[in-house]
Amino acid sequence: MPKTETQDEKKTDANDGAEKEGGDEGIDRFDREQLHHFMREMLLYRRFEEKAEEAYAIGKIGGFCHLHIGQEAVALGFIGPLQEKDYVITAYRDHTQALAKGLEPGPVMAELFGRDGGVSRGKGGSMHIFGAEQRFMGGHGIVGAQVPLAAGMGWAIKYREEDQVCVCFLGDAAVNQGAFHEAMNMSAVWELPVIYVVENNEYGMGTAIERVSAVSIEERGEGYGVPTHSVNGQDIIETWSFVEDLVKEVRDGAGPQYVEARTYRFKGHSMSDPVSGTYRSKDEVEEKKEKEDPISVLRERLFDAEIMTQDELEALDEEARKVADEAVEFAEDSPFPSEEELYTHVYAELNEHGRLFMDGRDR
Ligand SMILES: Cc1ncc(C[n+]2csc(CCOP(=O)(O)OP(=O)(O)O)c2C)c(N)n1
Ligand SMILES: [Mg+2]
Repeated sequence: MPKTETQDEKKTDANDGAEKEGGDEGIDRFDREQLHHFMREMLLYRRFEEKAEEAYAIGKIGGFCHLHIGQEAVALGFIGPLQEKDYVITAYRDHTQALAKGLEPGPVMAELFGRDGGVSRGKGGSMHIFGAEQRFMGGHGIVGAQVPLAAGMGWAIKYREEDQVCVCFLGDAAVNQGAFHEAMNMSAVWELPVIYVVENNEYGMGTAIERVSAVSIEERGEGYGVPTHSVNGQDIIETWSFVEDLVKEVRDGAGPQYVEARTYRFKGHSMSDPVSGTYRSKDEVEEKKEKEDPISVLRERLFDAEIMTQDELEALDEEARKVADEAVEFAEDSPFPSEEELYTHVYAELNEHGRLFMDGRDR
């Protein structure tokens, strides 16, 4: 993007983005198979996390566990349009993004259970889902920590003259971290191929965003000259359409992008936190669930367009429940890591220059 553009010109809404490409923002852009795929995926994410919630309640999962329930269309809409070679990095609310990037449900569930068959050998837990092969670069527990890492990945892509794109998810509270601002500035200066996606679910742990930010989430990216956009993250059709176009632009050299995905979490911040209480009312949550559940939003659109029947929906749901049940079985069948595992994967191994890094020093 030329640097002379004004902020207003740079700011787009999902509708503008789709119109700009000449595409149809509506359902006609997709064929029946794709639309059924959207439903299949989001049902899987929902049923998977409901199983995790159940397992947590009976002590099968320990430590922190943050559910993405209510935000599924953001995971699918931003990851689905990517290619296998593209990178994804995120915060601790990371289960559904991992599934969207192609990690298997069984090993992801086993990680939550702390088992040897988990994607991080049971040593990372819920907040540290990782899949190097699938280019899913975690799962990060420190708020905002993944943002400079994403800039680093963007820099590596550019340095190697490759054409991958990196998608970096962060929460609305993470835009108040210093690391976010440094990374945005460097990304803009070096024109890095990174799409920063702020999942604006309206709250940090229990603090409404307007109580801690003088400007809107959307405005946060503008000060750095990074094009900013806002998308309805509860509507998979709108989100996917917008992201598909944006990814093409970034792959073609448009540089960093900043997208607010307007969304909402239906559960508590983590397992020990209440769904509602002093920081938001029960009525607010109920209204959002009724009007903005991404699965119901898609269902209504597909039913209205006669692209899916009730029977087909039920069959997809049954399939999703089966996959989630099998993921739990896989986790249960996997042993706990042995004591020796405490000493493996602690230090980095040989890097591509043939150097061994231990304890941060060359050896
Ligand atoms: C540097 C740092 N400060 C504080 C915390 C504690 N903490 C964990 S999650 C969280 C809120 C983050 O909210 P947001 O970025 O909006 O993400 P969401 O949980 O809504 O997905 C806080 C303050 C932390 N993990 N890291
Ligand atoms: Mg939040």
